[in-house]
Amino acid sequence: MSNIAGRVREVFRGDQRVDADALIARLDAVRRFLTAVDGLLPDSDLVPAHTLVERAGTRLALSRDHTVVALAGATGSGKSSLFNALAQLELSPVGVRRPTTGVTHACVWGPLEGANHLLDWIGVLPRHRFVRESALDADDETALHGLILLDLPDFDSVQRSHRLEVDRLLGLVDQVVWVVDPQKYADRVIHDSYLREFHRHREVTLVVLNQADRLPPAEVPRVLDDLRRLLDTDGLTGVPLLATTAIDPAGMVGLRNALERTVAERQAALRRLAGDVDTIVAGLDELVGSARPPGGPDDTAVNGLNRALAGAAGVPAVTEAVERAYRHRAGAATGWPVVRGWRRLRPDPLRRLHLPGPTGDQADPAESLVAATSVPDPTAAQRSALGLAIRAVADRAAADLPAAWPGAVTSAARSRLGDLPDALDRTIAGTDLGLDRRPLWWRFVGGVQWLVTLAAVVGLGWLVLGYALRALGLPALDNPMVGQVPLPTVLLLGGLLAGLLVAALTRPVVRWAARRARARADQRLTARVAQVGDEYVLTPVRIVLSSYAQARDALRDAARR
Ligand SMILES: Nc1nc2c(ncn2[C@@H]2O[C@H](COP(=O)(O)OP(=O)(O)O)[C@@H](O)[C@H]2O)c(=O)[nH]1
Ligand SMILES: [Mg+2]
Repeated sequence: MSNIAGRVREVFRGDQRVDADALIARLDAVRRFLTAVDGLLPDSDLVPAHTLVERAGTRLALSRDHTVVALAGATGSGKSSLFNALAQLELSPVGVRRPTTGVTHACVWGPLEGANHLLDWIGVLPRHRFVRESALDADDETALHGLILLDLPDFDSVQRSHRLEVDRLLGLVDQVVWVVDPQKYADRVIHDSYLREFHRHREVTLVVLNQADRLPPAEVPRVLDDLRRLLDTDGLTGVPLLATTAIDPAGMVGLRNALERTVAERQAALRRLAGDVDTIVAGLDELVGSARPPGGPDDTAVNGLNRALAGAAGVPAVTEAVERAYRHRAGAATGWPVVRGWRRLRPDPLRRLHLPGPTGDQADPAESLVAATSVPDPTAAQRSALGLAIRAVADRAAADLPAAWPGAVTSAARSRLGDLPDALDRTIAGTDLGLDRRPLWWRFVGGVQWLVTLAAVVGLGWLVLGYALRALGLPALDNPMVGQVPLPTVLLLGGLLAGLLVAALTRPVVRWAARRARARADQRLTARVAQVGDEYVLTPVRIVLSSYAQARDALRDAARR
């Protein structure tokens, strides 16, 4: 039911022409709206719009040359009498057969053919259809060619099926003539249940006060004024209001003229549907509100999401392993050759996580397909932090949206939650951690270490040979001297000392470089994890936001008359 303000805003547009193309464009806009919100908003809210789109499409496709006018009203108001008087045929059972008039009768002015499809769709049985086309009076009736007049069942019928039939038909016809009589024109039922509900269809509404002959002539204007006042309260300001007398041809002239104008304009069907679109748009308005479409997930929430994703993906564990792996590998490459072999026996920290090991050490391809790293599974705390971060992204993205939308945004944000662990794991497994190439300086230091070790070995060999010769009583080697110390001793001790010294000097450099490698890996992993978040959380959210924007634009187009 509309409010007063809403009613005041709507101006009566009784004479305004409805352009068929403009109407079709508005219906298309409603269709676009429905496509945009499909699956996002509750279907129950969209039923009337779906019904309208379907019904309007069919009505426009069937016949734009016919105008379907229904006589509606309470029992005994004189619908059937008016129907018969207009058709000038004894077609529809009058009064005496009440209350069996639960069937809709139709009278077609002009050839029946074009009208038949329309009547099939409206649901008037062929045996209740009549044609007002005879050789005798064809000329008199040409002004009504194209009219399909319906005599509806009484809307206050005690039979529920009759009332349902009336409601159904009122949804399909192009124009409604509400028939009231002097006794019951102020009945609450007709005003509360029907006329007020019809206020958006003022342009295709006509009210007749029938049985005017039963009133003293002087009383007629007073009753009409009273009825006009009631219609104003119903929101039907400005609708044509006539007095009729079904039993007197003179009392039918006004109504007949009004129907002739309606038929000549060929506008009723379009106006009716335009009124329907107005109703639908007004009903959908609160689903899209007037909020500006939000720009997208905001930075703070996205940063929070990325942190939570990194935590859940085990990035800290991996970066720590990177640092240790760097030290391990650097140690193996630059350490003192005497103990290097022993270092190599210890497992590489990254291999333990099933991440790429030292260079040349390919991960098993089958393994990488399943992409199972052995990065520890997220803890319960990390999981709930991720849940909260996703929720925060959705909440902030939907903050300005009308009440119907935040739910859809949250569902979208969580829609791929189940796929996240695998995606994160695959991403971690696929990220180049920056440890593939051995730095040049490792080789240099490694070379120096080999050199000094070689020197020590040569020195040792030399000394051993000297001792051996001496023990066998053979002539001793002539050891060159470096100062006071024989050269082999210098080579041995110098080599050993130099090796230890190089190792000691290298250690802080390795530590520093390992921290840098960790920072670099952290950067890369965080960026890749953020991509996963973008794909699995932010993109679905953006899709909903863009659907909202589309729905809002479409509804705005549909509202444009
Ligand atoms: N005096 C008078 N009686 C009417 C008029 N219209 C209908 N009636 C009578 O009112 C009764 C009910 O009419 P009917 O057409 O069956 O009403 P319906 O139930 O709305 O279809 C019948 O007895 C009609 O003869 C009218 O304009 N003037
Ligand atoms: Mg009747």
